[in-house]
Parts: sequence; structure tokens; C-alpha cells
Amino acid sequence: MGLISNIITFVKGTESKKNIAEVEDMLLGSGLSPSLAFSISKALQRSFIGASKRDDILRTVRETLQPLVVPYTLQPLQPDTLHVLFLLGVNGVGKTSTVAKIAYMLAKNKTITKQSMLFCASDTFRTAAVEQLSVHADALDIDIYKGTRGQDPSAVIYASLEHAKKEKKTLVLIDSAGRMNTRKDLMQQLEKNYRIIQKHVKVEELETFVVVDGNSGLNTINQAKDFNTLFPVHAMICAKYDGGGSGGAIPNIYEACSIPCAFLGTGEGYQDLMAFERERFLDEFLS
Ligand SMILES: Nc1nc2c(ncn2[C@@H]2O[C@H](COP(=O)(O)OP(=O)(O)O)[C@@H](O)[C@H]2O)c(=O)[nH]1
Ligand SMILES: [Mg+2]
Repeated sequence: MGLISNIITFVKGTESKKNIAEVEDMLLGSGLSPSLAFSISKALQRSFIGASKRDDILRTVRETLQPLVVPYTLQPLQPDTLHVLFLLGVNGVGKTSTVAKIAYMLAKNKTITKQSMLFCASDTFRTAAVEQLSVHADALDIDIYKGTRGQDPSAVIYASLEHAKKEKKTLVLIDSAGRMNTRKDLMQQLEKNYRIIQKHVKVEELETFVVVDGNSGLNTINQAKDFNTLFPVHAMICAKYDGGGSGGAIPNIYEACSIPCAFLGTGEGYQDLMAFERERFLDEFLS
């Protein structure tokens, strides 16, 4: 049974505190943060406890979530202006795959040609990571700038941006090394990466994305918050949305730090990336 059907069963014809607690548990069980679960159950309590109409309850929950479900659209690219997409996130969330998927989508939409893009493999901590992006670059026929193992990621980023300018590229997609958001030293390195990028492109030509694994529960809130304290994060990308998680990370993160959502990852193929859409997401979340 879906979230709303469950709530309705409990809300029907009662005002008991016990049932409110159960509604909150259901909201928590659907992946929402405790503070969001609390505000939604409060909204239900104010309006509809005692009422049993499915549509009324659905509307209340939807209206409470709606302002926290915010789509983000990529900035338009200008010819002859270098633009950078910088992807961040903890290990294994889906950064490298998402770099490839974004490039695939942009080329397919004819937003930009493959020749005008460059991948930057700045995850020099693991040889396999550079290798992984190289495989995508070959498969998609997109140029790649690679660091060597153990090289300072900032140096790799610097060199890749110089290279991009020389080669008259329009878009550089930077795959960063997976960072534990709790490791201060590693996070400082990311901040250095950011400063290097800013030396090459104007502030409006840099977009930063935190990639989260949609199945990681409430951990994603702190991940997004921590990255967002280093420098402004423009949007999140919720990878592995196909993995059975509810997508609760999306309103949770927006509530915690006002980061909207650009894309959903929906599988392992290049085509498995969707622009994030509010109403469609709410339909799925509440079904
Ligand atoms: N099912 C599914 N798997 C994904 C998705 N995005 C990434 N993956 C897989 O998750 C694993 C880790 O992804 P990777 O891009 O290497 O993560 P990174 O460590 O953040 O760079 C790989 O096996 C990917 O194929 C997604 O949206 N759905
Ligand atoms: Mg990676």
C-alpha cells in the first residue's frame, strides 16, 4: 500500500495522539527527515484529523512538500565561453557515471557537440577511477584530461582548464575524488579545487553539484550540508533513484540547505538520467 493510503487508514475518523505518532512514523518510513515528518503530520492534524477524504489528505501532504521539491535547470552555455560542471560526493554515490550521463544527455539534446566537451579525471587517488572515466570517454567519444596516480587533484584541474581553453572547449565536466564529508583535510582539498576553477572561469560559469545515493537515507542530508559549507552547491543529483529508495533525500536536503535537484539517476546506462520534474516526482512520491 502507498504512503497516502497508509496515512488515510490511520487518520480516518480519529484524533488520538497515538495515530498522529503512527502517521509520523509512516512519513519517516517513507524517507522523510524527522522535522519534515513532524511538519506534515502537524499540517494534517490542523486540517483533517477526523476527515477521511483521500483527496484532502493527499492535497495537504502535497502542499507541504511542494515548496521543498525544487527543480534546477543547467545554466545556458555560451559559445566561446568556458563553462564548468564540478561534481562532488562521497565514494560510490555515482559521480563518475553521472559525468558520463550528463555529457551523453547534452550531446543527445544537441545542447553542445561532443567535440566541445572535455572530461577532467581529477580523482587521482584511485587509478581505477581515472580508468573508469576513460572508458566512458572512449565509449562516448569525448576528450578526457587525466591526472596521474597520486597527483594533486588541483593541479590536474588547473591543467585540464588550460587545455580546455587552448582547445577551445565550451564545457569541462570535472569528476572529483570521493570525499568523506567528515574528513576535514580532504574537504579542504576540494575547497582548493574550487578556488582553482574560479581562477579560470567567471562565477556564473561554474556550477557545482552534490551527487547523493538516493538509497542512503538521512546521511545524505549531512553530506549535502557539509559540501555546501565549503562553497555554494548549486544543485543535487539524486543517483540510484531506481534502487527502491523513495527520493525523500530531495525534500530533506532542500529543507536543510535549500539545494534544488537537477537530475535523477535511474540506472547504469548512459541514457539513465532524467531532468528532475516537480509534479512527476510528487506523483511518484505520494502514490
Ligand atoms: N542502478 C543505478 N546504479 C548507478 C546509478 N548511478 C551510478 N550507479 C552505479 O553505482 C556504482 C558507483 O558509481 P560511480 O559512478 O563509480 O560512483 P563514484 O564513486 O561516486 O564515482 C557503479 O556501479 C554505477 O554503475 C544509478 O542511477 N542507478
Ligand atoms: Mg568515481
